[in-house]
Amino acid sequence: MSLGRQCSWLLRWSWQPYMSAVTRSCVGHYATRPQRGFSSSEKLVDVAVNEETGISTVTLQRLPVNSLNLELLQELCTIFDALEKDRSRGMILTSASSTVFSAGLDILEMYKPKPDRVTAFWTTLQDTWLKLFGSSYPTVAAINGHSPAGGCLLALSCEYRVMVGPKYTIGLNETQLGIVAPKWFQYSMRNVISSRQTELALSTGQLFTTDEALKIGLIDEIATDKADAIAKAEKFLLRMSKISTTARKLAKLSCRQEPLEWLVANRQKDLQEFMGFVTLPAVQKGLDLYLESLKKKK
Ligand code: CO8
Repeated sequence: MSLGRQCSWLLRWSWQPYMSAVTRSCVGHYATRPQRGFSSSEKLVDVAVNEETGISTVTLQRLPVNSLNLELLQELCTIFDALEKDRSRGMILTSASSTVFSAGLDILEMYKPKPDRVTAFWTTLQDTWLKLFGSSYPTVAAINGHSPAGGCLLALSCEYRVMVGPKYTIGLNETQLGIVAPKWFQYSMRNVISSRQTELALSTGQLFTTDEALKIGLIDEIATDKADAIAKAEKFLLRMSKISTTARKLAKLSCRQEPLEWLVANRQKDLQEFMGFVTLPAVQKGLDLYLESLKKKK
């Protein structure tokens, strides 16, 4: 089926700060309330629900690279809450960019940080991960571009990953920036690939090509383009829909219980460690150089 035809089946809504905007009708389809006072230029995330399957496609659209700043993370949290509340049949996370899924955390949030803002930023990132990694509904990342660091974290938090090949890369590359991926980033990777591969990947900060990522199980399938990635993601979710919802949900959450409980119990400690680390002069210098190197590419 062409993407154009599929789009006509989609009931689109743009996130707005009212969770009640998403309501489920008696036949199990989503409906929206009219949106008021929300200009399209402000949207960082788009949500579209396929009326027939109940699958939601959540599209990051903070272009050019979907770097995760406070506002984008806040939108994601609200959307994940709404999907949870509405007992979503499944979510596909993807990007509006044709080359980047997400460039990871917005480095500008960590560079010369203001205490209040950077505290809100990190706690919202923790919330985003807890909601996505711990979602009751099934999730797939349709990775249609580069996915370093925090972009990889989002993809790893989903249950299934389909990535467009062959020219993009994915991985937790923090050590290449002189940063250590926090424990829950590590847990997310270890939940997907072996402990041995996780240690190697994290200590070198390797970014994997799609072929390499498939070989070690970091992604589950390769797609030829975004439409193919979405089609494969839908196929996975339709397979999931045939399994008892309660059994599927309990199995998933039971497998993920330890990392989830770890972060809930250690949120404050994790925040303090991040704040201590990010304010170190050596780390600030490293971020400065990294931002410069990104600009010099041009
Ligand atoms: N944050 C902020 N700005 C960014 C980021 C980012 N992560 N990535 C790119 N940008 C900016 C660039 O500086 C550039 O800005 P400008 O137009 O003003 O010059 C613009 O976005 C476009 O970037 P590119 O020209 O590089 O775009 P390309 O399409 O050529 O490349 C890439 C896209 C491959 C994604 C490339 O931009 C890239 O490699 N980005 C950096 C990715 C990265 O290393 N991210 C790591 C972020 S840190 C993180 O997620 C986890 C941190 C955990 C902290 C733990 C502390 C304890």
